[in-house]
Amino acid sequence: MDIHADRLWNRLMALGQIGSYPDGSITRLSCTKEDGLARDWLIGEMTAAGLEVYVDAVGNVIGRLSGEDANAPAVLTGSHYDTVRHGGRFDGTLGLLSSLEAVQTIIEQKKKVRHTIYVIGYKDEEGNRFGFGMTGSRCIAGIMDPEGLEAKDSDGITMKEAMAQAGYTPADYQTCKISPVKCSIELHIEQATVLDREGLSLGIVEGIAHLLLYQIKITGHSGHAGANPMKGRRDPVVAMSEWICAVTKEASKEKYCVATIGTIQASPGSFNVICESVTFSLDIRSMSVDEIHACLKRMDDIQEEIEKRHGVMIERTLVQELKGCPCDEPMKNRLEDIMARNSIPHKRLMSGAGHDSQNYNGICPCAMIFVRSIDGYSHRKEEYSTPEDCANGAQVLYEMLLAEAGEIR
Ligand code: HGY
Ligand code: MN
Ligand code: MN
Repeated sequence: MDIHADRLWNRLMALGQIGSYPDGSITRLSCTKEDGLARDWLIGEMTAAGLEVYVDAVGNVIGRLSGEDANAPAVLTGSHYDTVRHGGRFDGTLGLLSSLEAVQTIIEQKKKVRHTIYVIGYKDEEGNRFGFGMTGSRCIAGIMDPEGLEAKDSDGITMKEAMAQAGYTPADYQTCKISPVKCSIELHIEQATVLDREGLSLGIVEGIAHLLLYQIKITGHSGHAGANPMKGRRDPVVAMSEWICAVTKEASKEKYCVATIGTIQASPGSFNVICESVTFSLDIRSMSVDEIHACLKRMDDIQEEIEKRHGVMIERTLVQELKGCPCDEPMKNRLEDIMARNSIPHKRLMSGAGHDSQNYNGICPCAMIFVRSIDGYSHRKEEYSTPEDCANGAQVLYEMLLAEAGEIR
């Protein structure tokens, strides 16, 4: 192997300490103290590796290896450095640190490439603090939605206020765009069980699913929990339960569609008060956007019926749409060749999870390498990939970067 498996693993464990809890879970939300510590640690590692480092206007941490041809379009590689609440050590960070390892190896081997390579630690992919994700990659791709900067956390602080407090200049978000770009290559853990079940070390992503994120608010009529008989109540919690069961059933009718309610807030939220309103999230995804729309269309009718029967009002607001992304066929073929050459067991598979790469859809060709997740655990502390699989992934990424960036022999 060319890459240094131990160095990659040691960095993973070191970054996994920042924001960690005694139970082994990690929380690094955007523009928090832990996020700043991770940024500073990354700057140190990238600088020591020999990259030219800068932090852009929204907090992407970027290390550049200049290519020999200053006019050649850039090759982007990396992944995110934030986590979900109580997440694991591998989601995002394995891809970012594998990119760093691959490019450090290129530097140490004194290899020259034609295209400049950008190793990117993307800002706030998970969107767990502001309910709005992919901020860093959308800014670099030049497709940031300015309303995302106005999204608020649970304390009412907007993303742009938090960024300014952390020392960034969100008003300049358009300066983050990197252009022209030749391609993007991201390594990530699989976050599901396909590779593990089949005994395969790596995967080649066929494409990334489409995602719609909604906020649903149901307003009913509050009152005393003991004094009001069951008949005639307008309880939004009961309406919500039916709505959630219905969306789950409707999503199951489609081939790829998955629907998840991940947050619920009841108001006023006391045990002895019928709620006035409930607000919850709907994360609905599929490989086919038509499936999502078909499911939501059926929900329109079901929703109307629930409104009438319970005397409640149901409002559905779109928070974010993340388009799916097919990966580039020639790049998939090149990855396949590299994996075969290294005798690494692999297969092609779809990504149901979202990734920074999908924001380059229509901008440049994209490819993704998946590393086996043991038992498929992800977005939880048990997330794990073996050092051997991580090293395989980083080695393939190294060879792929040399190919895409045009090694000069
Ligand atoms: O939600 C996702 O798919 C990703 O982990 N951000
Ligand atoms: Mn994630
Ligand atoms: Mn991720």
